[in-house]
Amino acid sequence: MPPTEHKGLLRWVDEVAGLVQPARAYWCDGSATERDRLYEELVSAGTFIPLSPATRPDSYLARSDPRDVARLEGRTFICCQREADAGPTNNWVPPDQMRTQLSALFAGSMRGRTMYVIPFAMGPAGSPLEIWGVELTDSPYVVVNMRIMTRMGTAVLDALGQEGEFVRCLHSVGAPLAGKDRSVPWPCDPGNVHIAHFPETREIWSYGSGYGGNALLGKKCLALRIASTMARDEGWLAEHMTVIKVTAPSGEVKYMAGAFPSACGKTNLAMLVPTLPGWKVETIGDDICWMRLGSDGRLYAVNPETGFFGVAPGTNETTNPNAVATVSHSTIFTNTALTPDGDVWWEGLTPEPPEGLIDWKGDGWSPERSDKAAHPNSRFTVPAAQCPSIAAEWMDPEGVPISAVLFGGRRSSTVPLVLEAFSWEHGVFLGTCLASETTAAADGAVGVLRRDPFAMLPFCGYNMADYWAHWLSMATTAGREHLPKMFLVNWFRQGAGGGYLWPGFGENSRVLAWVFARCGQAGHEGPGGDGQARQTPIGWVPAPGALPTDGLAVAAPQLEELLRVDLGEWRAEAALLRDYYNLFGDRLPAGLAGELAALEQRLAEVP
Ligand code: GTP
Ligand code: SPV
Ligand code: MN
Repeated sequence: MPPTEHKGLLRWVDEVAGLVQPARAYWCDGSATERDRLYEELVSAGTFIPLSPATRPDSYLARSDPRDVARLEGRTFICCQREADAGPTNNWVPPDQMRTQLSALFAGSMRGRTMYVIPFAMGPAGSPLEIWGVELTDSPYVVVNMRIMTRMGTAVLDALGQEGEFVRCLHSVGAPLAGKDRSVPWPCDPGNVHIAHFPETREIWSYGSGYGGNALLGKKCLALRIASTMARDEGWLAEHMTVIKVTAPSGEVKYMAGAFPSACGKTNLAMLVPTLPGWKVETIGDDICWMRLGSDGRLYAVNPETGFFGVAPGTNETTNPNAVATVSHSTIFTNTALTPDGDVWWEGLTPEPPEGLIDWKGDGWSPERSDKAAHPNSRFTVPAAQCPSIAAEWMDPEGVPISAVLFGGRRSSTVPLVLEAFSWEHGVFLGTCLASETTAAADGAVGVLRRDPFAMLPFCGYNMADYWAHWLSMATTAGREHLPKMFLVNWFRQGAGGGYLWPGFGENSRVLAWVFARCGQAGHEGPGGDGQARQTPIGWVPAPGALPTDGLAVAAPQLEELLRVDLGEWRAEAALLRDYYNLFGDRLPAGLAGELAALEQRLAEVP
């Protein structure tokens, strides 16, 4: 007997079963017993390799099919009725056409497999922003990851009752067992991947991939693409942002949100250990942030997730000790390398790779090989509660009031270490300017500069220009007095010889301290207070000496270079931006056209 009397849910589960033809349906209760049983099954299916209980208790390594290793942006679709509502930055297919296409792929796609029914909730229980979903999947790997990343199980069915609204999330790896009695360890159908979103009916259909955001549908699909359309309709914000709690030596607390494109530093910022004495950073969330206006006119943020799906490479005791501690037990690793004594390894974990490594594909590896032992997009899935820096209020249903929003990409040039916007509108403009060199988090070339406004390029479920208008509208709704200040940051500026000018990681606390001080100012205009600033055509940058540099191993000329605003580079940037804005035609908000014109004017006025 299904453990619910929700007729709409029961009907949908029946309908899907009729289409995908699973051997059986199983309703997940979210219990520890269920988890243990699924882990055993994953081990016997060869999907999970148990790690050594001595060094990595209760932890497992999964190796994906080498053709299924990252999000597939080219196979991600927004299927709303009108193409213009998806906008020029999304792949659009009319909903009926996509349904027909997908129905053919899903027909019989779960034959011989179990269809798991996963009731889950995104957002703290009882939060005004809580959203329920149900994912139907034939992947037990997805089930156990969803159990970490969301609040999953019977309590959600109880909360749904008989009529509660939920987002329908359908997922199949697209590898029916027909005839075979044993699955391969990582089934998928890489030639036919579709990740389709139907914002008007709040549905997600994902076919062919078992990896990350393609398959854990609560994450980017629901909490960003679908949620962004709900946020537009309901007056809140669904963002690709990390959320941190910053405590100054005085004990004063401010919360900050940071939008950085995939693999550009959100998880690291979330877990930052300040090098500045007396400062403390704690974690609210590391990837997604939902914000609503409080009655006091401030933006309140919640983290809709309960776990981290973080990038492994580059994580070590020095760069991110909190992440290292978080994954010391009860963690699922995907596509890392394996050591001979049953532990995981990735590039950057230790300066030298251990002897006798097995690479992410399961083959012997040695340092002479030119390829990496761990896949560059290898990841850990781990409960947020295990993180030593998790803040006490991380699950507060009301959320935390945000004082600053940071936008940061990977820019080898042009963008200084930090700059502050002149106003809310100018801050939104800076958000639209965000651009970043691409990473391994998505398929395609790495290191190519592309516009990634608000770090939402792959995650905005509607017309990007309408999304910008939605951001602008916050100031009209709430008044700007209590809205967060906005900043552009860049940890990745390079010097003439290549190589990063800024040490990053814990040293980023120096930038946070300046931001903190800037948020203490009453208005947006003018230098003053402890965070002294210098006005430039692109925004406020730290005045000479205003960044706390005690104990910082960065020479003065290098610091000057980091903060330098190169007018030539910015004139080129403004021209690129004008081309980019042209993509959006008359959907471009007038306020942003005005900001761009004002920037061009300011750049023209300086000799
Ligand atoms: P997603 O989970 O894909 O959204 O990525 P993310 O934004 O959480 O990025 P993450 O913090 O995992 O960092 C990605 C990569 O950038 C890792 O290899 C980090 O070591 C590296 N990184 C993060 N912060 C810094 C920094 O301040 N400086 C430098 N040089 N590298 C950094
Ligand atoms: C990202 O690519 O931004 C991720 C990984 O956080 S995934 O969940 O696969 O989208
Ligand atoms: Mn991350």
